[in-house]
Amino acid sequence: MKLLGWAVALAAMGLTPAAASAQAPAATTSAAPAATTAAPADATANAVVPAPSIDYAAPTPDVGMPVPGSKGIQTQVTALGERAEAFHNGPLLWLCVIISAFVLALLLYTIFRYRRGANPTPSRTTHNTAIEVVWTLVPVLILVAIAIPSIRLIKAQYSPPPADVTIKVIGNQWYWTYQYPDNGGIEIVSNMLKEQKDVKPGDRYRTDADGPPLLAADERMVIPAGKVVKFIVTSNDVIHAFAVPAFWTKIDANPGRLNETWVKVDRPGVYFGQCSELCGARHGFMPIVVEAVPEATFNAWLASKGGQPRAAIEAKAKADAAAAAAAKAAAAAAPAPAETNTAVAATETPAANAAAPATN
Ligand SMILES: [Cu+2]
Repeated sequence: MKLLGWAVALAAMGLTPAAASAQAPAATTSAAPAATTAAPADATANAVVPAPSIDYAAPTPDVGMPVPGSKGIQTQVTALGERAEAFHNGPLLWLCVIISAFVLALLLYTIFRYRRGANPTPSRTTHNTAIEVVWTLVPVLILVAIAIPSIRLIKAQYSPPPADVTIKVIGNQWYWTYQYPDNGGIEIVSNMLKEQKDVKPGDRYRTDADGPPLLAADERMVIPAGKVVKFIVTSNDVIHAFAVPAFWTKIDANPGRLNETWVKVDRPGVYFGQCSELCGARHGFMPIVVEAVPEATFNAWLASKGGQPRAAIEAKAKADAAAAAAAKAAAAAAPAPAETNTAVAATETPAANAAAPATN
């Protein structure tokens, strides 16, 4: 059964890259108009001209998405996810197996040993202090043994280290928006890609380079690999949930509230998730697509969306502040130009007032 699964996965791996390379130009051309439409607004604001969009990667068939016929947890790509998976597949699963087997064995033994045929006069025992202490204490100890590593894991999941990138994730009925407040405030609107048969001729539809059916989106959230990415999660309307199984991430998106979680994805790739809170008619059609890329590619992607790396923005703000301080110091040293400015302003105002009745 497992061999068959591997065979299917290998076959899929062999097929998809070819399909992906065939589809790649379609993906880049469709992304390009978005970049050009963003240009005028930014060109006037801070003179950042968006660069051409990056080539989005094709997903790896067995990573970051559900695989038909597979069992268990998706391959984890964060250290925390690996830790949680190891905890689940190791101690927790074994404990379940051992407890279930023990209880079943006890039940079978009791049924056999104390059946009416072999035991015509039943015992009238009602209490046994030693056994009662044991069957209370042992489950308590087991629960404590589970609780300690569980709470440690939860603490690690919800106490983010200093973030390299912060992304505000907003759930909407029924799509996601991703804002990058520290990277020039750019916003990505991400909608599910429909199948070819469901769109008008000429409209963009899902290809294998975008991802599996119902999981592919027109715009991906792009994050730098190997960096701490903090998600601030909220909603515009009803409760949604931001969930990416390969990151071991699932957190509610509540209207009017901010939830926080974080990931550090070491392995570049494309990872798929879905809204995981029943949020209305199209709840099943608001997928999440996250692409982790090397930092240079991330910076190129930011530029293509009209954004900038945080370090560049901070450096520019510092330079602007220094220039402003220098200008202020220069103005303080020579007060004369300030007086002429106010004189010009005063002479201009009556002229403007005089012009107004003339047009009447
Ligand atoms: Cu939702």
